[in-house]
Amino acid sequence: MSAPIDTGLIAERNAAAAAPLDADYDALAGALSRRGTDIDTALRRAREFAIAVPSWGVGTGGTRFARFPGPGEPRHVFDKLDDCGVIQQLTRATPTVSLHIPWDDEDPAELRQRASSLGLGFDAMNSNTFQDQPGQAHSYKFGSLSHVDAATREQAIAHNRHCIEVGRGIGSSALTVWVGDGSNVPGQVDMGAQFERYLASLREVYAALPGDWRLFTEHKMYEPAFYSTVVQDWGTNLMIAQELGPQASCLVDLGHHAPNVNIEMIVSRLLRAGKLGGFHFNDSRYGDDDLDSGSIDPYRLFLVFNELTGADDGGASPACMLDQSHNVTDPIESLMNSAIEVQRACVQASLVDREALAHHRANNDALLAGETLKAAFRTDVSPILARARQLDGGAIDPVAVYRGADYRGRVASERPASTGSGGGIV
Ligand code: PSV
Ligand code: MN
Repeated sequence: MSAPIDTGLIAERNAAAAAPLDADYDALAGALSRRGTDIDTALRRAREFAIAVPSWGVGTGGTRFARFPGPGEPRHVFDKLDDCGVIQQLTRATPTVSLHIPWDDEDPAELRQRASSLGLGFDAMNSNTFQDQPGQAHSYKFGSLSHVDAATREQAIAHNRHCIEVGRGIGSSALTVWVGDGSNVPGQVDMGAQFERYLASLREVYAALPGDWRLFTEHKMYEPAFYSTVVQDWGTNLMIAQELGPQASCLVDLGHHAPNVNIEMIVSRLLRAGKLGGFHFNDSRYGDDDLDSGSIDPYRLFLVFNELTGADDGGASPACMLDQSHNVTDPIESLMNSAIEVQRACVQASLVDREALAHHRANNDALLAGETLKAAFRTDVSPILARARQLDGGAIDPVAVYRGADYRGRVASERPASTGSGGGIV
């Protein structure tokens, strides 16, 4: 396995940070033990945690107004894999990458070989029928899987089948479908008929799934269609998953809801239905996958994990992936920090005193029930997360090591500067 960051540098930085970490870890172990909690269990939880990195996340994002490229942007999927290798090497929390087709369409054998040389595997495949590609026979301007034209729908179905084929070749076992289909003018579409066409197309994609694969459908409130969207919310998403069958479930992208929507409650309902497939984690002020996970509302992340921790997921645990747009930060730094923020929420949720919570709930003691959650959320589990990285060969301080290694400077000298500054959301 070729390590993108010098392992000697990681060891050197970790050695310098070891004594303060020991002191912080021991102090936290003492505090948790006084609360009847064993730090080793929380450490195990941190070490087991894994979240996938989206291949497109390592590029600089943008808005529909502009994109300001950063230095050393990945030129192709192999560069993206290298960048994902850095994130995994330093955080040890991101062992898989989620590819987007056709952006990452390359020979499966080569993809597999490059990934395994970096110690990476592959997570869910993502299809793309929300853009037109050069030479494409039918345009998606007016929709894809739900298009009024059968040939356009067939093209979108065939694309999804192709994604499954590529995925099989690289060891993936899930397909995530997000479409931009909808309408921009009231009256433009028959919303019922459009949804039926979408379902009929997706049934054909579902029929092409290998038996051990899962199909995730992702809802999003609006954009690119501004008036109506075919898969706009979790209710529609649940309907889709229930109509398709047992291999289908819902993907919740945290950014795809109206402000103030109670996402943890959606999680609870989907768990109840056995249809929670996975997450795209990010934070958001408005209604898209825009900001770094935990940068606005870390309590919401915690509450999502609190639902997961308190529930029996009935088997297949939800797939976790990051999906965010890095417009002004170094994407590798944002993704490392975000993976750690989601891991933090997962570990904090495991610290909730479930017995006390059940007691307060049974007695309708709303205040102490809330305080029970807050006690776990307020616990600074940073030493546990750092210890997990240290034990697994990662960096105690990933961003400091990344900057010390000057990885960005190195790849910037090999990768020509990206000139595209037009609009573009990734
Ligand atoms: C759509 O906004 C989305 O969240 C979907 O997951 C896409 O595949 C991804 O972002 C990339 O644009
Ligand atoms: Mn998403």
